[in-house]
Amino acid sequence: MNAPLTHAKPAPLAPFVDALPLPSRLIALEHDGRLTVSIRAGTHRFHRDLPVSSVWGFEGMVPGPTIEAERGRPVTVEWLNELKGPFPVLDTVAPEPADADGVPVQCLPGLSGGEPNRHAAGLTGHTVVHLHGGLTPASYDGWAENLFAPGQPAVFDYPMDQRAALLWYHDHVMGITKLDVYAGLAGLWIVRDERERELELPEGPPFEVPLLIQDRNFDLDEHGRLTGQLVHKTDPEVMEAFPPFTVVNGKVWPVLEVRPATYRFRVLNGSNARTYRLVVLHEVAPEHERITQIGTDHGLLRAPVAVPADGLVLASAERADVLVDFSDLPPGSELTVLNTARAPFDGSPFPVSDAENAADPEGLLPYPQVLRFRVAGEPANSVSIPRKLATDYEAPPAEALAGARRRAIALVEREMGDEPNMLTMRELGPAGDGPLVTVSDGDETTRYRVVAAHFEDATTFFPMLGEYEVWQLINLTGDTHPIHLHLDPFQILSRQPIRYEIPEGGIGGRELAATVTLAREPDDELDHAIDDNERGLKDTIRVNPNEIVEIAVRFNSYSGRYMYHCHILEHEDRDMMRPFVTMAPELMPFMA
Ligand SMILES: [Cu+2]
Repeated sequence: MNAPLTHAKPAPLAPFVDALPLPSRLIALEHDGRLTVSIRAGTHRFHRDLPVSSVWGFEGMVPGPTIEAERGRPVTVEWLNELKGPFPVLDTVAPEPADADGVPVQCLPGLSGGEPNRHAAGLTGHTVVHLHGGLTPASYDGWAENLFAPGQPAVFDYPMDQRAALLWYHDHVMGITKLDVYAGLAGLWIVRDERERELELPEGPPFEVPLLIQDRNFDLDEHGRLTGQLVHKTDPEVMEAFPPFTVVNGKVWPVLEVRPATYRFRVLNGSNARTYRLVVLHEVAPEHERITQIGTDHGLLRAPVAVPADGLVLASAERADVLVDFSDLPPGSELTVLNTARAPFDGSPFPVSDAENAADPEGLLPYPQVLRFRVAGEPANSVSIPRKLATDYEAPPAEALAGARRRAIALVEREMGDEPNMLTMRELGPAGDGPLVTVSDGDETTRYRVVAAHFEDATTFFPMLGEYEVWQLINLTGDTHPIHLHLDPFQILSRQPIRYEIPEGGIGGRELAATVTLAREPDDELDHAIDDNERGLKDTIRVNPNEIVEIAVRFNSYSGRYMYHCHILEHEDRDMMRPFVTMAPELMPFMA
């Protein structure tokens, strides 16, 4: 049942009292492109009224410093692993999904009767850094199994031969990314280039502001008071953590004082699992006409777009570059950013007109607050929004796609009884003996069998550098999965409704039987549309339930072993991740 925001349980922390922190900037050019970043334990205050928290962070900070680089100017980072235990997060599975009053335990602070996971408590600080969105040679891409132990430095070269964009760097350790990132191991990385400067977009403070959005939970002491102790809590019915407190740049529900001017916000969803649908309210009325989106994951769109009518949807790891015009607002005006997306997210719409009533504990959204803007001070120059933005990419040409290698991947959730469910990416190959997956589009039926199901199964994807491929992502689960490819960006080609049947016992450890038809399920309420802001260069794409998404990807930059995975960290860790190897064409004749 929806509890209106005005009548929702009062939040245990006051919203909009802390100023939005701006992460410290580390400008690569000022250091001749050679940076040293220590990875270490630190302390951090997430809210005025919370005690300090122990964290693991880059430079001991949450978030880590924002690294700013120039296109074509390589950056070398010496990552110094100086982590030391104890691990700063209590990880637990609550024994029941709801408390005695029927409130989902994930909406509540504390352990809710869960035992702290002793294996998490025993973590000593292995890490590996991945630059998300970076066109990075494989040796420096942060392969999930190539760990840096405490005391072991790693020197990674980032060529920065890529267009301007908001990237982010974060831990990527096999099996525990969800814990290490939650502990604080994430920071932003901005690449800048001449095209953006030609357009005279705001660069740096005060008019360019990064917003790293995450959700966090904390423990309670014996008197029921919040401590700063970070808690990663799941429950027997929901294997992802959806903590109740939204944190922007490290503060719970902060407030940013803005001048009557146009601001550029570089927005990243850095949450483990939560998808946000962000709406901006002035009093109670949505004012989305103030917002213009100019960029996505890999930088500028070709032309500015309005945000979708119901709000800006960002799943884990998706980015948006938006201009917000406050210039006509008198001092004292307040605009509030709310989230209207239930969790786990399944693409279901929520009308923007009802955004003030978005609080929904059953949808694991007890507090929709994200951030507030308060207008103060003198007007500043307003920014004119160019009508033409990027000029360096086009939609993939039809001729290239006609002959393109096609790959199919089914997203599958396997019930595991007492254990949390397994999520896997079943790579599909030509049908042989055994269970079949059929995909029917009109009269045409393609027959497949599973050729790989788990991260450690043999590699089956060997894309050739320079050639377009079409990857078909087939969602056979009830949730939206943000699928991320390392290395080069891709473009979405289509998002189509499907219906499917999986026979009793059809999901095995490696096998899969399913009948998929490209047609809408009668009770399917999703529109399966491509948002305008998804028609750019993406590295993470949402695949909703009852949906096939096709993407066109062309790996151009480096040969080597990379990963693709769901960016819900609890899914990536269990086991929604697979390798691929990009190949130089001249080596192909020598491949067995
Ligand atoms: Cu997933």
